Amino acid sequence: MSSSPLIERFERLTRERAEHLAIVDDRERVSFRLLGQRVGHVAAELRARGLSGKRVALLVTQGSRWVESFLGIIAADAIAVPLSHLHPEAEQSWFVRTSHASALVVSGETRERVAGYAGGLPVLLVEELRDSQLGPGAIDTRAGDVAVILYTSGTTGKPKGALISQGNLEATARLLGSAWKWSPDDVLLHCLPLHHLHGLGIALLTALLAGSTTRMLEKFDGPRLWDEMAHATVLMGVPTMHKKLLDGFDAADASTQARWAGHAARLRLVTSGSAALPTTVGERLRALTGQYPLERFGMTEIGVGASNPIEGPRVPGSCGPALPGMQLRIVKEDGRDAGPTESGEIWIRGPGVFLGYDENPEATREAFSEGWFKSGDTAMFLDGGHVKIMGRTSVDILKSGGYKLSALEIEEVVREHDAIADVAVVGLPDETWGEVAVAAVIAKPGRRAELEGDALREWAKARIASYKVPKRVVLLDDFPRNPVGKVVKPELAKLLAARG
Ligand code: MCA
Ligand code: AMP
Repeated sequence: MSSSPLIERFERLTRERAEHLAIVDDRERVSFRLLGQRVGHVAAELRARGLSGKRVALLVTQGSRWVESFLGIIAADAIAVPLSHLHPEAEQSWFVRTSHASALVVSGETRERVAGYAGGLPVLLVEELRDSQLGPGAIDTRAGDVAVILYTSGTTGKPKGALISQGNLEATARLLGSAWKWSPDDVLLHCLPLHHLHGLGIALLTALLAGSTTRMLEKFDGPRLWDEMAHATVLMGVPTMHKKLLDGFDAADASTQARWAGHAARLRLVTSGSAALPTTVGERLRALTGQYPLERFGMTEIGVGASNPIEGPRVPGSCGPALPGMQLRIVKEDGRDAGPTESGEIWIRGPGVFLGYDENPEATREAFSEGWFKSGDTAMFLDGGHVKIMGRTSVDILKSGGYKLSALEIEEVVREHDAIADVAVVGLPDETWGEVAVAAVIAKPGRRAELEGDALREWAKARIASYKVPKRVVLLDDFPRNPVGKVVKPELAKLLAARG
């Protein structure tokens, strides 16, 4: 019997820091000891049901029960498939079927939501699993075992399942723990969605495995975050969260602003990632917190590849040099490394890099070159080796509020609408979201009215997460096309931007 480094570190904390708070949510305060006991019970119940090595989907409200479910699944050496309440039933069902999940773990409030698609799968209530009478039993996990499948949108119609190992998760947490000087005295203020690596790996697991406390909110809530900052040392967010926090600050009265500014000034560390941080937002945060936010570059498939330093200069508009422990190259189209001032694609190697895409050897093969993961991001090195990201190489990948959106995935869904003859989705710059998806639509003859107003958006929300639904739908008679009839998306984007 052996334990992966992730489980080993966690178990050690449950002994050595037993009474220290691990997770605080709106319902309870859970010490490392209690968390360890509950995780042991969840794992024992899953093992007793023969779920080791199987995929287990989880739809649980964010908080201690989510953490217990997740760690219980991986301590049972099963594979977690995190679902999100932000996805409509049709999409959740797709994730469950595509991942070949053998069971679902739910919480009291989410049980009803899976009833429509669970079929014959066992639906297990975390509140019952964690109170089990079964002893924890022996743990048998290895670093190379798949811990979690995270679905990520790409340049194909449907999202791909990234296979992330126990070792990948532990490595990202360990490298960040050391680079960002995490200590058990830290309190992470957490409000990021847990079906993505930012919230799960970069935030939650880094704090947890450093023996720190995580104050977890169920979702982003600006005023609550400002209030809770009084008790936190670290805040992690995507640029849109920071922007929304600042907008909330500006809208508050003077005494509230003075209180919130006091909270912000206490923070040891504010990080930003998942999308480019506008320097205007960064500078405003500097004025409030006394430090420019630490911007870093990450990806579902790699963890974190580059990071500004905790001490030393943070370069606004850059993601810093390679994270110690990870290797990063910028490679030109001809395969040579880019020189100073030259741009190319970011390639990454290191212990955070995932195992491959689930049931998709071709996509996995294409994603790597001689052991390097090819990110699809265009970047250049600034003086001092800091990485400046210039955008995605594919016009069909958008970043909206930190979520990666695939124009092709959205088009595929929207095209199913019976009144639509053709659709093209592009990203347009937006102050709050960074980028927003806009759909240009050609209606079938006589069917325009069915697509006007919010009709198409509402229709789409039953099929894909509302954060993927285009913020704007523009009806056109045709799209700009090249001589062979292919839509020229940069031209289309210009045309849509000009229409306002
Ligand atoms: C919500 N909406 C969005 C988004 N979020 N639309 C576009 N893009 C979004 N990101 C829509 C809702 O569906 C709703 O639509 C309307 O906007 C208002 O929603 P609301 O609930 O008020 O929004 P919010 O709660 O303020 O959410 C904003 C948010 C959220 C907190 C910034 O988007 C978020 O949690 N983003 C984080 C994403 C993330 O963690 N990415 C990490 C990927 P309607 O009104 O039509 O219903 S991992 C990664 O990138 C790597 C590893 C890395 O480097 O970190
Ligand atoms: P995801 O696939 O959701 O994990 O998103 C990963 C992508 O987010 C990367 O490939 C980048 O395009 C983008 N990204 C992450 N961090 C940053 C950053 N600091 N600046 C710009 N883009 C970023």
